[in-house]
Amino acid sequence: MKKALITGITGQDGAYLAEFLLDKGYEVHGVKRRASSFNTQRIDYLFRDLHEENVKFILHYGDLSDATNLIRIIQEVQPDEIYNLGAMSHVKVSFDTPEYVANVDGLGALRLLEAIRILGLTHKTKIYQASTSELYGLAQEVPQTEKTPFYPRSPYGVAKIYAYWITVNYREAYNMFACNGILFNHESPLRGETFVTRKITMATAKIALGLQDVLYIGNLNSQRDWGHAKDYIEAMWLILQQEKPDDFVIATGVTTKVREFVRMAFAECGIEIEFIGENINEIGVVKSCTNPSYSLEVGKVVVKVDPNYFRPTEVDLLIGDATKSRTVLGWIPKYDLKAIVQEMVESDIKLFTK
Ligand code: NDP
Ligand code: GDR
Repeated sequence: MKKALITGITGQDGAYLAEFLLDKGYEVHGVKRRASSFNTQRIDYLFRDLHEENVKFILHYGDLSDATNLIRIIQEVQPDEIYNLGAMSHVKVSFDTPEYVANVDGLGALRLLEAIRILGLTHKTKIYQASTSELYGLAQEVPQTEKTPFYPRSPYGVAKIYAYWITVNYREAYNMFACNGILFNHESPLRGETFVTRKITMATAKIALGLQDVLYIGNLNSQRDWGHAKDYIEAMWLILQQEKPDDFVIATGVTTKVREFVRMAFAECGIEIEFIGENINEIGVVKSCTNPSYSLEVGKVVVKVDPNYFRPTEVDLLIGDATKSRTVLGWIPKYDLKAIVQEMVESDIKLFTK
């Protein structure tokens, strides 16, 4: 039986990946942080009492800023595969906590690579690094491929560029099976509540149900290549099943403006939105509401721009070219954006109807 160790197991991707690997027959170990309130909601359903027999899902307390702790966990688990998904992953917040992000998102990757080396596991343990389309930042080429030069635009992107290159360096220097997945934005009903898609689907559900008045939002013009987390975690696994370690772009190849995502989310509830005005004065008003379950007046303002959500430096346009993943990994995403929006809005309507 193969053993996997996942950092960031309590996050969106960690939760989906844990379930995916358990289904494949892996013993799954995860690193969770001690917190003053519960932070395991996304994975609680996978948990079984450790006193039962045949438990294949085991959590360890730990932190990517703590090298000795990581060495001990890896020594205990002796994993065949490590998925380094742990990170302070919010781009806007990284401007407020740049040093912390450099330590966890950047040096955290180094600590894992060094742990593998110190423990003499370089020939046994494969490692996946959660790299990101934020490396491209101010895009030097459209669409972006594995060969597009990087130009990060946030402390998050800069920390992740260190993690990217140290992974490549350990592969070349020590012949390790160390790989980067350069994943473009991926979403789901498990997406953190402060990322733009989930913020929009939650607000749409609450506004439709009469529980919220207005969605305050930042830059409506930025464009993202949005996929579904379930498709993307499968790519992570495929990357570690290849004969040779390598780096891969994972993306849908379709880009959409934030404004359009807002429109699509409200449309799922039968509410048509019209945008009026420009820049910080832009608003979204109800043009029609055909769903008899929701009583929204035509002309009601439901979206307002709030400059507090703007970033000091923005990434305007991301669109990935995943040709290499398609041809080498055989990876093809199953979800399109319409299906993602539909699933997220439905899930949030259910959540707030409760
Ligand atoms: P989430 O923010 O949902 O999850 C992040 C995880 O990292 C959580 O489990 C969090 O723990 C954990 N974590 C945070 N800080 C530390 C730390 N100091 N030590 C150990 N663990 C820590 O992110 P996603 O699941 O969306 O993303 C997974 C990874 O993929 C991240 O590295 C992200 O940067 C990267 N990525 C994500 C993309 C996306 O679109 N989702 C695209 C490209 C890359 P806790 O629950 O306690 O906060
Ligand atoms: P991103 O995702 O920065 O691409 O990073 P996010 O959803 O935070 O922002 C996407 C775009 O939407 C704009 N935006 C807003 N963003 C947020 N969070 N809140 C708002 O109110 C808002 N209004 C407009 C942003 O300016 C941006 O242009 C995500 C994370 O998962 C990273 O960890 C990951 O590496 C990248 O995706 C790929």
